[in-house]
Amino acid sequence: MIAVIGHSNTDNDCLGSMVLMRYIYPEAILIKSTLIHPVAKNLYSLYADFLSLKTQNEISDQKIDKLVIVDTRTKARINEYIHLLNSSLEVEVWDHHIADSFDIESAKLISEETGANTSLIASILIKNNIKINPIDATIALTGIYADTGNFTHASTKDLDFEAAHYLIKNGADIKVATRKIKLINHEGQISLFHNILNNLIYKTIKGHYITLSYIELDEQFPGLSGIVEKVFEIENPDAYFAFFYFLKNKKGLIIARSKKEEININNILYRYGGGGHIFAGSAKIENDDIKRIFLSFKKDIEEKIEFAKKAYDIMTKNVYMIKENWTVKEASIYLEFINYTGAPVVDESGKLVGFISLRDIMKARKINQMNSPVSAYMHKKVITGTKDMTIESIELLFQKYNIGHLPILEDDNIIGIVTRKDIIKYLGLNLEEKYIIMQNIDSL
Ligand SMILES: [Mn+2]
Repeated sequence: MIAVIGHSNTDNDCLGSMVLMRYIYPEAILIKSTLIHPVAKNLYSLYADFLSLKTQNEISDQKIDKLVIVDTRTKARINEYIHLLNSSLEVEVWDHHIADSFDIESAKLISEETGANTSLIASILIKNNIKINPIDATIALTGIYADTGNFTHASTKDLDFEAAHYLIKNGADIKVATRKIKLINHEGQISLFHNILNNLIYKTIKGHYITLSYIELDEQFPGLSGIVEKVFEIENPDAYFAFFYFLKNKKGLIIARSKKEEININNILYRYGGGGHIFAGSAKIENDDIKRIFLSFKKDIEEKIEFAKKAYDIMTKNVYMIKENWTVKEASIYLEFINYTGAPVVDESGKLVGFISLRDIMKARKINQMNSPVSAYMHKKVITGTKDMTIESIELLFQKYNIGHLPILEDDNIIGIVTRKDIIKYLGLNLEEKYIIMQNIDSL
């Protein structure tokens, strides 16, 4: 017999993985964890008959020849099944998590760093042209929604989108899928959510915008990470560390989210015995130390966080400048030559006196004033920046003043310029590739 299990505390991605696994091993029996994650309960209770998961007891008289494990590769998360593992058992692991020191030994591993594990399994079905039924497709889609945060988590990969596309083509119902993954629906969750928002603390650490919260609860609460996720989404900081202390058993929990590689959650929580990914993780604090950890947290984690990038790190240092006594026509030819949409204007001594862009030149062209001096058409009030400005504050200036260039000054000298291109490059997007695509469109 082939048995399929997921990690304990079955979540939507587990259920999605399990239903798709039936198309790879049609004869397999799906086994149920003793715990269903609160967020997945809603989905599970609706489709319980259809899923027909078996408890370990119900199959105790059958011999398992092959065990297929989905959505985890670590022994720590399959404790309730650990007695099933023995040397004669064939074990296959399908997982999207990164390697772990408690990896299940001698298992065949099928792994890819997708946002959802469901997508990894779907990719095999896609390759083999398998058609699946709409209910399975809907369950699988909730798994992808849940693990990718509706395709917004930084861990989301192209395979997740491909898998979603495949599931929709197979009849997945988006309405049902999104209704079933509402993170916050329980009344207590809503009041906790507001309680957290009212108690947020804002810190700047090495140029990053970080929020923290410390909440005491009687006991562990269902769907805590879903609530943390919602707060993270609404407040939109670079990282968020939520501290919880459970009074009844005197235990603590840190749940953390990050948007930046400079703030690596896995590295930060490691010192507290926790872990996860770059962008998400948690740590259980086994005694009542949590308040003390919270109070010195900022100081303690500082060394683990890399400095946020500043204007100086991303600016173009070789600045093309236009002289104020040039004609508009000369400026126009020069901009075309350097392939920029604007440039700072300087006087004889090299001092910044204005800024001229293609937009300004257009105005002169319209009324045949291309031989006028640049100084007649340039903007005299130039928005400038300093080398220590954060990227976020530069983006805000771009938006506020509708500009795309920010000369960076030091003691009145231009030491660089940050353009939209520099920011796009910083974000890791490849300008060159886009250019090739545009050329293709032109040639159509
Ligand atoms: Mn997962």
